[in-house]
Amino acid sequence: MSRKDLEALQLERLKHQVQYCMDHVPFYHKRLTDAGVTADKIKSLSDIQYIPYTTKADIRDHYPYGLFAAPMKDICRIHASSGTTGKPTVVGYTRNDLHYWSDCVARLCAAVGVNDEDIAQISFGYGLFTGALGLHYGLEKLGCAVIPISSGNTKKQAMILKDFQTSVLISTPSYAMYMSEVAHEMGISNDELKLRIGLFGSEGCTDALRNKIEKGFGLFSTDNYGMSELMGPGVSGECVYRCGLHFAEDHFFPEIIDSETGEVLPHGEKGELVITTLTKEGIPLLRYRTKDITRIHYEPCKCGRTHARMEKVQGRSDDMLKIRGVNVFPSQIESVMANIDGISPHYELILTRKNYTDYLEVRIEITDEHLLESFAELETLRKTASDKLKTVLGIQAKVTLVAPKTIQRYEGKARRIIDKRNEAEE
Ligand code: DLL
Repeated sequence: MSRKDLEALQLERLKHQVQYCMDHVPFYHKRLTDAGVTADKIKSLSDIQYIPYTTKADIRDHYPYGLFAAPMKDICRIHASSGTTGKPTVVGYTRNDLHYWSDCVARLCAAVGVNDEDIAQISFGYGLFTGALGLHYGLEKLGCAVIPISSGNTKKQAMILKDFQTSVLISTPSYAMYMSEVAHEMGISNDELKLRIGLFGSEGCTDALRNKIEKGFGLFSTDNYGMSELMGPGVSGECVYRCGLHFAEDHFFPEIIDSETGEVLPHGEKGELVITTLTKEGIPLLRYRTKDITRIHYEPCKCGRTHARMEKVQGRSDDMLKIRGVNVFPSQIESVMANIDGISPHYELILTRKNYTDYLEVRIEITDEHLLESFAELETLRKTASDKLKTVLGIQAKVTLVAPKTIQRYEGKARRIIDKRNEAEE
């Protein structure tokens, strides 16, 4: 589609989405009314600037279904991701949403040459996480044979890669790297594999890691981006030229803003990605602040696609961490610890990477020095903290209890996160 036609379509869909939000979501009715915005007043795409931003806190404040625009009888799928507190961010899909979702995913798979002859192994975790089911339906739509193996049990993954003659691997880049090492340790050589394409996403990937994975498995890979609030995977993905991730711009309208001031930045500048959904029915979002930092390019791509391209995500404007594909906020850890007697509010998070797998160690100060004399009591406290963290975060963290006043204090902003993952990777 030419940019002109695409923008005309976006404008028509934007107006419709604004009206739909106004009519079906009391939160948006108030927000838009307070801001003096109506669908009729939107005459051009730049009029989007009059719509207030939506944040993760808005979704959390309406937990679980308060921002849903469709009645529950029309919702046919629910997913969720971690919120900044213990409560997840919940999203719902209508049948049309699922249809468009699989379309967007099928698109990014087709952009790298996946077709109906392929056998696709989905090594994302199936469940509330959008990654596995999102890719699953997109790949099925293309006619691939899908292997829904889920994540974990890496030796079995390697065996299936070989025995089932998997040609497309879907996972986080770090898990793909680990899998290739395990496969080689098991004596599986690339000649015995039929792998040709890797579709990696859900976390960042340096060029160095990408090269290693491609060499390790002898495949060609692309990066794809998304987030559960917006749909899941399918928001953007690379084509074979790998010069940015093409947005599904007929479904998502992207903007880049200054994350401090909220000001919209001119094309090509780096800042926080803000997305407005254009066709969502379950939970439409107007100007959603993703917190992801990137830049958007609008020039035509060598592949011929007219859809704008975002650069690889260069970081986040908040402190969300992606650990083994799972979103973790330090505030979730704080809220767990605040409810355990004997533990002080001082902590440190140490992130390391071994065998391309992320590990989280939570170092926590105890409040009573005397506890150090009782191994049994200390162990009970450690186990309590560890179990509660597992429940809230959804991943296992190593808990280390340390003596009172041993964790560094800061006069300014505390630096509680020690991320050593990239040191190990290069
Ligand atoms: O990670 C959706 C997804 C699944 C995308 C599978 C691609 C493949 P969430 O769990 O809600 O959704 O996490 C969203 O993950 O705001 C980014 O910070 C980060 N992220 C996602 N994809 C990429 C990527 C899914 N390709 C958050 N590169 C986002 C870097 C990514 N970061």
